[in-house]
Amino acid sequence: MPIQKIILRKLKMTLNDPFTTSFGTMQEKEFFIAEAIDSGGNRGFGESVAFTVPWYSEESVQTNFHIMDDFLIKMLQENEIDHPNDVLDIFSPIRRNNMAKSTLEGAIWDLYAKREGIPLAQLLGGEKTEIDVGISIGIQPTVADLINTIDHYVKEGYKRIKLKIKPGWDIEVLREVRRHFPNTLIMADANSAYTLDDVDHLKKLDEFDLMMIEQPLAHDDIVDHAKLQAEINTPICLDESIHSLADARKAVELGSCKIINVKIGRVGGLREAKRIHDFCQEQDVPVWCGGMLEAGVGRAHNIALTTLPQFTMPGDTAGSSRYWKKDIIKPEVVVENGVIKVPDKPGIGYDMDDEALEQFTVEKKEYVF
Ligand code: OSB
Ligand code: MG
Repeated sequence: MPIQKIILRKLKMTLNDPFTTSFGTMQEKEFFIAEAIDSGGNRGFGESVAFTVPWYSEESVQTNFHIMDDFLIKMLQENEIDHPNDVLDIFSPIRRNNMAKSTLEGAIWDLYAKREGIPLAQLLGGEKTEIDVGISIGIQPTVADLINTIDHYVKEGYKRIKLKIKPGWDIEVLREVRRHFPNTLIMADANSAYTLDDVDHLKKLDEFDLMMIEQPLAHDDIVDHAKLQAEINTPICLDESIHSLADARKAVELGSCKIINVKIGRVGGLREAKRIHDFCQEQDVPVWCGGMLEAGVGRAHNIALTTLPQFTMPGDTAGSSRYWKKDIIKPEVVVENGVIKVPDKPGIGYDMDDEALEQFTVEKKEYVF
């Protein structure tokens, strides 16, 4: 693929409301958008999902820049790329740094799909024309605030509600939520806030008929999760612990989880995400697509991935307006009755709002090939 130029832009956007998880609160979001341009003027886009502070994983906005600027882009300049599947092989000498890799790989997937004139979803092998989505709700100041927030999104039609939990904001909160919403699909995400000392406490979750509990134990663990899963009925879903197909295989073999949250950035890009999907399909393990408070480019990539058949559970990809007053794509991602219509235009299927892109850009660097 004749790439002529890559542009890295650092953007800064402000979330409509602060988002609180067991590890902290976010309101300002900085992230990179990579743009790959070919000789025909086609433009492919990828979005980095690393946060400013490395509290979800070890990567941050600044480490992403270091890895892309000092290593990954040079590797792309020095190697022939016939297909986006080649990109992770080219990057293989670099350990981990999956979010940095995924940013560039994503731009190249979009560029390739646009050159072929087909939607990214179709290039990946996805067949759904619409996808079901849920919403992730951060820790709220009070239970009453939480109930109101859930009520708002249930009325908007979201198909599944995910609540963030932590010690002190869990059993009693879920009891109230379940009482108010007896028939809603509900799950909880702990972002690694518990340990095996909490087994008896976590057993109490079984009474709430949750779809799953996401990442209750350490961010780098699969062994203790297997012990916990043997003690509780609520299915465990792993997020932070899964960085590759190999991790997914080991977790499924050990019985560490019954469900996997696939995040493109966390696993190093769309090729690895698809491999995890294919493995889970063979193993009959449901998967769903997680979110990282993405702007439009990241959202569009998530939508394309979710068209694959084993994404049988609603993901976290809500509409653009859930986080942003103004997004960087046109049209914005719209959710109606809990459903997103998959765009049928080439590539990610949404146009860039170049004015918005410019408006939110705080740094920019170009790399000529
Ligand atoms: O654990 O899935 C997570 C947001 C930031 C960091 C980690 C997570 C989340 C979410 C929000 O749950 C998902 C979204 O709405 O994008
Ligand atoms: Mg999670």
